[in-house]
Amino acid sequence: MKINQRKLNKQYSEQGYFVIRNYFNSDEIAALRKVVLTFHELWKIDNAVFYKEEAFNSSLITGSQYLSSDDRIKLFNFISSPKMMVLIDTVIPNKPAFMNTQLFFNPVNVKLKDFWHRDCQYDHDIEDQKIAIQETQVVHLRVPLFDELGMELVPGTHKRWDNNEEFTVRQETQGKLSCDNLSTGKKIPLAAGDLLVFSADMIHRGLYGLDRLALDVLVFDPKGDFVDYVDDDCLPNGEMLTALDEPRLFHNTLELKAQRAC
Ligand SMILES: O=C(O)CCC(=O)C(=O)O
Repeated sequence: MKINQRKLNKQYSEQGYFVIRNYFNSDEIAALRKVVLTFHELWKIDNAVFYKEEAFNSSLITGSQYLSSDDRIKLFNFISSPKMMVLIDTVIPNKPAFMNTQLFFNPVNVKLKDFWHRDCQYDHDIEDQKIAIQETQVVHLRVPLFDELGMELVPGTHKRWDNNEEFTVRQETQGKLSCDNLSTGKKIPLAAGDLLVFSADMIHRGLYGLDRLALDVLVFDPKGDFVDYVDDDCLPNGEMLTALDEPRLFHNTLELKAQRAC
């Protein structure tokens, strides 16, 4: 598939997201699903109470706790494959760095509702959120492993602050709930094989339903100070780095970590 980087970069820059349909073939998705399901089944056993009561995602999928070295190498090779790198380079042209992975599923607890947020709201107060959306860049690449209802996004909010409706819902003020509908929301249904790239700091929510199991790869622009968010155990070790087809994304993170240590 021919990727028009200029067009996608423009779309990302204006809207905060783009989606590519049928980007991965069924063999690629089947191979990824196998590794991710190995993680997920073991994670669920280890986190049984959390899973039953409040979870809607897990993280650190590339870590050593649940996956063998072989499976981790498969996952690292997927994350840094030419198909992923061409899109990562499209949105972060200068030394993009790997941050983490997350796995999104349907909560077992039916009381949990899909909720609007910006990722930066969990680290910053309101004034700093306004700065974060102007200055930093964390990007999610969502790879659905099964057909799902997808994501609902508010286009353009990666660069602009909330309007009154968005703010009261996201912050749950004036009697609003973060699961209320937003008139500015745009639903993006996703099928296995599609890829959605979106800004972590735009207003968004995952839509619960169907058999959703989506792998999100998080990458960041090294201009932002995010290296402390990276768990060492989720990076390939020296031996794995030499076994990877294209380790540039991980080398960039390791370089930032080395600079931080100086
Ligand atoms: O899919 C979800 O439940 C939420 C997704 C999300 O918030 C994210 O990817 O940052």
